[in-house]
Amino acid sequence: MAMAMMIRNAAASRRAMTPISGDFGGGLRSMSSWWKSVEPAPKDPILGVTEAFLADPSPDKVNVGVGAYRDDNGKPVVLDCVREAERRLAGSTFMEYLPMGGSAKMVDLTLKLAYGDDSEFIKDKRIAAIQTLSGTGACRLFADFQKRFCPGSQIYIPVPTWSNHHNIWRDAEVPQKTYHYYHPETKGLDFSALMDDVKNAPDGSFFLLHACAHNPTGVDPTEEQWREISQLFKAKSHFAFFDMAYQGFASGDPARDAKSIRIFLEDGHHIGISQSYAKNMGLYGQRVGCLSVLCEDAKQAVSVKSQLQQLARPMYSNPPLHGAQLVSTILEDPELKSLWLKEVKVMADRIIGMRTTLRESLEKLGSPLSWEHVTKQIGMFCYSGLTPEQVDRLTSEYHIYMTRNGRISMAGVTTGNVGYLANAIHEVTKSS
Ligand code: PLA
Repeated sequence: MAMAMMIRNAAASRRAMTPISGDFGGGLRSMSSWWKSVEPAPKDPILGVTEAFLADPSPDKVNVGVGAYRDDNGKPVVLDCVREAERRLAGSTFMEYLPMGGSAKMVDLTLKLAYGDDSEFIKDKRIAAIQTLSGTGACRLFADFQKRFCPGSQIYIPVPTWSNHHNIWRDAEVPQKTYHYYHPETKGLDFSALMDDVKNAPDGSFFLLHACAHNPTGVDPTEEQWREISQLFKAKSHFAFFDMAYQGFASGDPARDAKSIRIFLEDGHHIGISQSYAKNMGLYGQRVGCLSVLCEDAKQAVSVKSQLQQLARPMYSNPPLHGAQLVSTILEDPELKSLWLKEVKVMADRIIGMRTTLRESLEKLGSPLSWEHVTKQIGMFCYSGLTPEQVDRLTSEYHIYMTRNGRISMAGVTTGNVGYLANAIHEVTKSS
C-alpha cells in the first residue's frame, strides 16, 4: 500500500515538472491539449433563451421562454402553502441522507395524486416508485431503465415535444421514433395521423405521452380520444410512459388533469409516470419529482424498485431532502393541501385570463390573422404559429425572448406586458 502510494507520488511530481504527453492512438499530445477537440455545445433551445434574456440590458425586455410561472407583476411566485411549510420546517436539523429511493412518505403522497387517493394499485403495493430529480430526472431514469431491461426497444415521441425529451432518450441510448401529434393547419391535434402511427408501430412499442397540457403545443386529446388511444394501445400491447410535468395547469384541478392516466389504468395498462413539482408547487430549483412503474404484483414492484435505485446510486446516490420535506408537509396536512389546490387554480386561471387578453389585444390591433388558438390551447404554453424569423425579429427589435419554435410561455405574460407583446407580434406578422 505504502509502496504503491510512493510510486504514485513520484509519478505525480514528475508530471508536475515535465510536460507529459499522452498517446491517444493518433500520436503524442502535450498535456495542454487534453480537451482540444472539445467544441462549444450548442445552446439549449429553452434554457439558452433565459441566458440571452438575462444578458439583455433593455428595460423593455420580456421573457416568455422558459415555462416558469410569474405573478401579474412579472415576479417569481412562492406559494403560500410552501411558505407555511417552510415555516414549519424552519429549525429542522435533520440533514441525513435520504434512502436511494428518496422520501417514502413523499413518494406515497405523490402516487395518490397520479393514481388516485383510493387507488387499488397503491393498496396492493403494485407500484415501483422512487423520488427523482424532478421530472427530468424521472424521465431520464426511466429511459435508462428501459435501455437496461428492454435493450432492443425504441421510444415513440410526439412531434413536436419538449426538446429535452430527445436529449434524454438519446443520452440513454434508446433509439427514437416519432409519432404525429400536432396539425399545423388546424393548430389542433392530428388525431387520425396519431392513431395511424400507433397502429403501425410494432406491437409492444414504448410511447411517450404528455399526460396533460402538452408542451409545446397546449393541445391535448379529448377524454373520448384518450379512451380510443388507450384501446388501441391495448390492442397493440404498447407501453405508455406518461410525462406529467403540468398536473393542475391544464384545468386548474390536479385530479382532472390526471384523467388520461386514470383512463389507461381503468383499461388495465401497466404504465410508467414521471411527476414533477416544479410547476404546480413552484418548486423549480428544489428538483423534486417521482418516477413510478405499475407492475404485475407486489413482488415485481419490489424488484423493479430495487433496480431503479440501483440506477440512481452511481448517478447521484440519493435525491435531495428539502423539497421532499416541503411536499410531504403540504400534502399530509388537509388544510395545507387545500390551500395548495386553491393556489394551483389561481395560477391556471391567471394564465387563462392572459390568453383572452392576448387574443383580444391582437384582434383590436386589427391583425389579419386568426388568434383563436391562443384561447383554445391549454396549459402553460401557446404554440403561436410564429416562424423562427418572426421570433428573431421579436427578440432583436422588441427584446422579447421566446423559443424559436414560436412557443410563448403564457406564464410570463402579465397585465403589464401583454399590450407590448401583442403589438410586437402584430408588427412582425401583419404582412404575412
Ligand atoms: N417534461 C416536460 C414536458 C417539461 O416541459 C418539463 C419542463 C419537464 C419535463 C421537466 O421539468 P423539471 O425537471 O423541472 O421537473 N419544461 C420547462 C423547463 C418548464 C425546461 O425546459 O427544463 C420548459 O420551459 O419547457
